[in-house]
Amino acid sequence: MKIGIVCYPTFGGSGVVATELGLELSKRGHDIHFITYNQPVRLELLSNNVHYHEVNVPEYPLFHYQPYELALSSKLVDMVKLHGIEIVHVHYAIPHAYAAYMAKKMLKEEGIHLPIVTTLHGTDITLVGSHPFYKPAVTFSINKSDAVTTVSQSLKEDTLRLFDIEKEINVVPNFIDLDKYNHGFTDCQRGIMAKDNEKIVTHISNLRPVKRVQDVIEVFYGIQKEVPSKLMFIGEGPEKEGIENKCKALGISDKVIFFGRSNEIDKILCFSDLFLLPSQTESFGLAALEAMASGVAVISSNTGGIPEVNIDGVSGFLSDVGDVQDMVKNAIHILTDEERLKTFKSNARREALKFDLHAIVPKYEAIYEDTLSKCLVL
Ligand code: GMT
Repeated sequence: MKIGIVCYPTFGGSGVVATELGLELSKRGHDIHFITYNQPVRLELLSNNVHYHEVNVPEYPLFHYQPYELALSSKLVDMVKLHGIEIVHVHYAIPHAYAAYMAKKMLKEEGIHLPIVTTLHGTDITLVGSHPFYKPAVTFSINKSDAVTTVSQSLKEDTLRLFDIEKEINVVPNFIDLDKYNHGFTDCQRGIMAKDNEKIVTHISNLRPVKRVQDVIEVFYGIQKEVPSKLMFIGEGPEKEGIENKCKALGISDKVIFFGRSNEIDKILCFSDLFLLPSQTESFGLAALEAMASGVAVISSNTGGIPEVNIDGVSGFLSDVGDVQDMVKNAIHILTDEERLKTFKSNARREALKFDLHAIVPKYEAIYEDTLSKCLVL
């Protein structure tokens, strides 16, 4: 199939999943066209069946807001015609599903039918999309998609609760390329980060308020009082300055290492013992899955889709959002017994196997085939 993929090209989970999906589909013989405003961060290699088409939005002083969705829908029309793209898969409803629908209508005028598959990732539904300013357009574009998927059962339920949805929603969980996490590194250099007697605790996110990074610091503060440890903090975002100040105020700056954005999180996860994800809301928690695939136990909140990934008492522990004391207690429980830690780590890896890309990507292929066959009947 010739498949167009529209996504945010950034470090966010939706862009990562869309990129990994495109790459795997290309390995399975499909012709993949990424259409977005920058080359996706995890798209390192282009090949004869992986293409990237940049959406340019010319700056024009009259416009207070540059019309990205207009440029995207025009680019989609051009690329579909030029490359014979048969189906478009948009990741994140805003504004991708909306722009794709406009492209579909324009192409219809020329006798070309373009089916659209929309994958909802979470914040497009739970945080942004349900705002009254966006809700009618988001509802419309979901209902006008030919197929709709969510990355967890929990997100499906949120979507049905928050929007008036007429379409069937398929749950296709996020996935992981486990081969990337079979650490063959010879440079998994734990020793440069922590002393032998110290445990390594890690957090990865875009440091937005929804991630509750203040809780990450408070949980680590509680852990390091009982267990010699270091905290690896990966990511950039609006909360960074606040947490740097908090570390200083708590006197733990020397125990917290800030990495900024990284494309090599697998190398950091390979020497981590525990991953913290105390988010306010999380449709799936791809970062927790990446940690688990590296054999890292997870201490998380029990919100949204996280319980579908991190299994309480097996791969880690779940606590109510904001219950820092419970998270500290659970973390200490895991870290203070070497055998127990080993069991949680291997359980985490085993649970991650359920999300192997070889099992999940065919589900998307089946959805494309089904959608295309329904369109032929029309
Ligand atoms: O969580 C973020 O800050 C980024 C956001 C995104 O749109 O990339 O992540 C969402 O999609 C990921 C991939 O499906 C999920 O793993 C995250 O749980 C979800 N984030 C939230 O629901 C807050």
